[in-house]
Amino acid sequence: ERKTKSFNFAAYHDLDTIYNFMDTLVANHSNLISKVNIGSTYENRHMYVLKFSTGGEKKPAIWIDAGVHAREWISHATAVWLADRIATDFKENRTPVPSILSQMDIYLMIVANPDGYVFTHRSLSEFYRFWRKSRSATSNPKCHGVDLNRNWDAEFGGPGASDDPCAEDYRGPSAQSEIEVKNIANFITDHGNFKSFMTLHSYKQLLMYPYGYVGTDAPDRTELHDVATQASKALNSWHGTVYKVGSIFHTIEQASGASVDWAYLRGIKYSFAFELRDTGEYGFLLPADQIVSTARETWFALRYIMQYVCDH
Ligand code: ING
Ligand code: ZN
Repeated sequence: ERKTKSFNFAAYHDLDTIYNFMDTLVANHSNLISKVNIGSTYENRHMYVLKFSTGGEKKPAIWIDAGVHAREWISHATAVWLADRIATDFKENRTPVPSILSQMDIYLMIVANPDGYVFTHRSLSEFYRFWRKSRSATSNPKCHGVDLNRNWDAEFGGPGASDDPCAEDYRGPSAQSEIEVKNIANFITDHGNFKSFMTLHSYKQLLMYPYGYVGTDAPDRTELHDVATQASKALNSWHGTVYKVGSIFHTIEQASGASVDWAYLRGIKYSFAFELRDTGEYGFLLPADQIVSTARETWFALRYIMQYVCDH
């Protein structure tokens, strides 16, 4: 018998282990969770989204993804823990999960870039472990991969992304040229009723909102800033971890073709990007003994935002 109780949340796992975890979780919570195959990757791997729903057609919904960038392992590990937490809180009737799920569905994508993630597990050497992009062929036979957070149809090609296939922030030949981005964008567009879009990255401890492509304020900037501030306070209340809040442009740097800008420009108001732990001591090599505390504090912020979205 397969059990998630024996699953080690305080360890980083490879793609197969995460996919097996998802199957086990779905099997153990089949009244709540289903697995949606939204398409295949460049290297022909499945892309899965966990749908948490108490029923109803196309209810308003919340999107959460992780693992867009392959080397940001804390994002995948956090999403695994979150999936289990949402399932457990629903089963045990712990607030506010049942009330959130009575109003909205939650879609959670744990591994948004499966090809890249598999690549980071091939070797501990930096070239593999620190891979960021997808693994598609480019116009330069020596350089693979597109930055999946620069390939969206949101001021694609503007400043804040590279046209060099060898660059870490290579935007790709055209907007949504990458099958991984296309699959997610199509899924969200076809669904048509997402109220919130959240994406988990690492590292820097930031909670950001649009825009990334330009420095002018988003129309909802005041509200988004307030929600992000409250969410970061909720996060901080758990272990004292300090997050900075602001627009992507003013908090990190200008970035065009980013998913949160795409979501926001298409009317998904509550669009946020997280940069999880740490601030640089370990960076992408965050020790596994920080996974559970990182996930738990992140959950406090996500929970605040979900509740807020339900109430507005
Ligand atoms: N940082 C993000 C990146 O894609 C970001 C920052 C988030 C930019 C959201 C635009 C939108 O570069 C990391 N570490 O990936
Ligand atoms: Zn990232």
